[in-house]
Amino acid sequence: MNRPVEIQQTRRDERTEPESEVATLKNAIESKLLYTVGKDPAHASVHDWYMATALAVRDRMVDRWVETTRRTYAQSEKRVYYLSLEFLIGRLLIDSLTNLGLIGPCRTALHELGVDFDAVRNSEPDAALGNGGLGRLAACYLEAMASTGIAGFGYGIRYDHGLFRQIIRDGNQVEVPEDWLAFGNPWEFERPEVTFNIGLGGRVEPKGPGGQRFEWRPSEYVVAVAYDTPVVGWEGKRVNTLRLWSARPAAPMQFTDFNRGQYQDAFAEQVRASSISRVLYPDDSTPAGQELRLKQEYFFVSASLQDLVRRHVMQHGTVANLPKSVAMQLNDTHPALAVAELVRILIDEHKFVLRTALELTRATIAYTNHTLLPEALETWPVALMERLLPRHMQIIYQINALHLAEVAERKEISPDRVPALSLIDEHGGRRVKMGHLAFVGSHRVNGVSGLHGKLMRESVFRELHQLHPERITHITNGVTFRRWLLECNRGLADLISEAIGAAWIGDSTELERLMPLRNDAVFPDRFLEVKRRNKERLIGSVLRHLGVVLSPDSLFDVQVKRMHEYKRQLLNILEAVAHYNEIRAAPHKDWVPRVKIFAGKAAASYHRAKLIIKLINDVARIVNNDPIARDKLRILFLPNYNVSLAELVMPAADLSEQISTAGMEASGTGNMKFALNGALTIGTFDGANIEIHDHVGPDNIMIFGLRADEVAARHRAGYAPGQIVAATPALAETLAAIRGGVFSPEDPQRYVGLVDDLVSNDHFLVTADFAAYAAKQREVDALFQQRSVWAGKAITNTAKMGWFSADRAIREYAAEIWGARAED
Ligand code: 26W
Repeated sequence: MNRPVEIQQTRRDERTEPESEVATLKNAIESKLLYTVGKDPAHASVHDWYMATALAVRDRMVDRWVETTRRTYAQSEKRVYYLSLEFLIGRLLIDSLTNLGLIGPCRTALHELGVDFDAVRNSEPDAALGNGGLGRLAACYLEAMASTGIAGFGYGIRYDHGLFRQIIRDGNQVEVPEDWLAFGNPWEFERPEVTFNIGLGGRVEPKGPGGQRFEWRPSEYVVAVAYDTPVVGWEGKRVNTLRLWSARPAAPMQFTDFNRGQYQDAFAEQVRASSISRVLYPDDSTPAGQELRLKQEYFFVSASLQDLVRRHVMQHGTVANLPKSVAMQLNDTHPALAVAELVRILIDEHKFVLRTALELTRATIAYTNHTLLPEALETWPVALMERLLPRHMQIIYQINALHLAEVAERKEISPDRVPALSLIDEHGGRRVKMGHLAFVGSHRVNGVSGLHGKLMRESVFRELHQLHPERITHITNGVTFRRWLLECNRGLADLISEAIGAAWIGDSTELERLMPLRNDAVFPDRFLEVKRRNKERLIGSVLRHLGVVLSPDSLFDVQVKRMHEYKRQLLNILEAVAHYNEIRAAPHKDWVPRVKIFAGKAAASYHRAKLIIKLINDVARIVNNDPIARDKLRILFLPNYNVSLAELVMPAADLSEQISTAGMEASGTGNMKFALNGALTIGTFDGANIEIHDHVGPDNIMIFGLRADEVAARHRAGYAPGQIVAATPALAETLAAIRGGVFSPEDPQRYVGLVDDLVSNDHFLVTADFAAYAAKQREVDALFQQRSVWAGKAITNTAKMGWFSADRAIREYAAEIWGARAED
């Protein structure tokens, strides 16, 4: 193949004529199809075309990738390593094409080849290597680092199976294994030469004279193999790297067993080793607590640290200056072992003393906390740690001793605070508190919204904050506007660019220039027209997949996110039932037609969340089949929520449901994506909703319910949900209907436990917020009927969302945490 010529031609020259761009791309795709996929165009499937297209596009990134790497070395740029057990990247074709400026040429090239571009883009599987917000944030930040000119690297695990596929059968969630690699992954480069041995188990032995030094002798090894995916930034400025590790056995098989005919035994070890990167833990907010999870965490931390230390020493000759050239960000506590591992490397392999090793570690590492839910805070049993990572456990004890000695010196800290400050939880079985380890090993600990930062200081890290008052900071999350507006809502993006120019794509604050257009003679209508087309696109998909007919005149009310009690999908569906009752009681009233859309996965073992999915589907079945109500209220549960579904649903939403119990949603990022796409938020004063409120102003967001401090006060005072229910007839009627089996006639007992728990317990204050929420929904109806008023508010949401860009967030991380320089 004409490889050198291709490299020449594929360099993205600003002066390249679009026609030649099309021709080049067309040739490249054809030749990939023939020589790499090995298919004759006459017999190629859509997927074959997708592979050929992706491979051709990947080639375009490679020379820029090489150039970026050279620049990083030559200019000694500070490298930022984002360690995350999850990267929820979704599809990459459109993302890459957009940032390379090749959407148009690629569409034309495929068209000229007789291939439908949209069919090709839709045949890409979603890379679902994450559960929810934390994983998607990591993906947005990778793109934003490449777009703001930061030498960013993602480190994670190349799971064979990402988050399970959700099927809804008879209204129940059924989990099916996901197989994103089944037909190959065109974006990645396997690096069989980049491998590291990862030790596990074994013993720690004293080494050398004096008994001061130790050596870890692991009892087994697993090999980590690197797979690199290029991450291209806006306008192809930079191409960074996402390096994911795959586990391989240290030896292909045991020949002794094989020769004895014990075939299973011969491969047992291999199966065990590769199981480390087999599957993503599907638990959001409950620590998995299993040994395999701890192995995953250590596996990717160890591989990443060996890799980055090796790179640093190669370039700088010593690790003594590590923090000058390297910053590491821990995405939650999942990579918190990095603290112990780096200290271990510095002491055992580079002969530093503990104090210096910890100082270097702390200057290098920073940690982001993503949740305050007590049940989600990771801890590992000391006994398990001692068995799997004996040297690390020893080091954690030493770090703890140093840390507690510092506590003892501080006279203002009362000794009875020591248990709260210790890295070891002594209640019940002894456990290592990973949040504390991450805190003590980091120079900055950040929350993901203003409220979250404040609550961190007051709750989980109260004592540690008192000890290190400068350490906790907060950087409100952001989302990449390339994916979450430009790519997923082409209609709106084009309209915006036509109105204010395209500079907003690189500088999101430009969106503010839309504000005067709220009063323009035509812009608001065109804005609403785009929304309508997005709704029609979703309606088409719902019709094809679920056979349900919807009207674009209805208000599209959307709650899509992981299923969790604190996110209160239950509040939403209860209000829907109450509204249904209202409609039935006065069918001829002028109701604003509404489509309520839900989607989200529940952890397989989270029974209550799965029961709520069932309830939504049960209510949907009755409401949607009721001739009195069906034109006024529709309820849908869309199966298998993932990044691609989000890209379809969010641009079509009129109303965004962000209704968590105040104080419980660390930030939320879906809230930003909806608002950016011109949806109004109905929400509590929680997480980043508060900041969205501050940006769009109180008239352009529908806030209701208890505030975080009021929630805390209710809990303290002792809370009686039964009394609230009794005093709220609409709620009482709703709960009675659900409890009595109106929505589950085939199993009338189904929701007895759910309702009884709500009336007696209601930990998430659903009943306390119900009346305020229901009233707010009717206010929403009234607003929606005033077309131009609604349009003004929707435009304001898009216009004021500039601050919530991931570029802004990354610049803040760079300046306040990493000491790295972003481009202006
Ligand atoms: C150890 C198991 C585990 C797994 C996931 C514990 C905790 C989690 C997190 C709760 C996962 C998560 O996605 N958190 C979300 O992070 C987003 C990005 O910062 C925030 O916007 C969401 O509010 C937060 O719930």
